[in-house]
Amino acid sequence: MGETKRGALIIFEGLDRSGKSTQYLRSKGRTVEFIPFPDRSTPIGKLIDMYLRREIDMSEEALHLLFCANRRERVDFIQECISTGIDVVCDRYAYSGVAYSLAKGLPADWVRAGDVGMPQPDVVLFFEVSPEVACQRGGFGEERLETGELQRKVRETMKLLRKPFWQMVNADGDVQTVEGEVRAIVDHLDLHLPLQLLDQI
Ligand code: NYM
Ligand code: MG
Repeated sequence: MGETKRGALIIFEGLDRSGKSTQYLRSKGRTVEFIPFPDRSTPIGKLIDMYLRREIDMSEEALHLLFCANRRERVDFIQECISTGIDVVCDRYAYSGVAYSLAKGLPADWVRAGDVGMPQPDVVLFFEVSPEVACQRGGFGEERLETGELQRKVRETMKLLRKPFWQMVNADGDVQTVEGEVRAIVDHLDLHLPLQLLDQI
């Protein structure tokens, strides 16, 4: 009784978002922290950023580990937020990490082990959009990994990772429809159980 409810860990996967859902949570009086992954502001994130902008090279394995390490850099912050009643919204998470590396052909067990023990999301909102539409978005193709072929593979691989706490959001609809779907989902999250840790991806 009278306890502060913990914050929610909400993940967006699947395509670039405008941050409207963060605005929505704030409008309900909740405090929200938004973390994009890769988080290019951290020491490891800076290396990832240099790789994506073609300034440095590295092996696919090294890159995979850096993406994992980049998420680990933010775990203390995520846990602190959640335990003090602050919601955390992440743009991409372990599922992007696994899907991209599997799509490149890295060994499945090795790839999936990298994020074991990370905080388990309360919900993953998977925004479904066709690769054709994604390719037409502004800026697409400027960075590494942004080829239509890899996108198609990632999309297929991502579907195999689906868990009970995933919710599909049809992102082909107009902005209001998509926003409505997101609201309905985040309004019904059950935050009574403590935050769990991922035992598999
Ligand atoms: N990406 C992102 C990965 O390959 N593995 C990961 O773990 C994460 C989090 O980085 N093409 C890829 C997906 C994108 C690229 O992400 C940069 P963004 O959201 O465009 O900054
Ligand atoms: Mg991008």
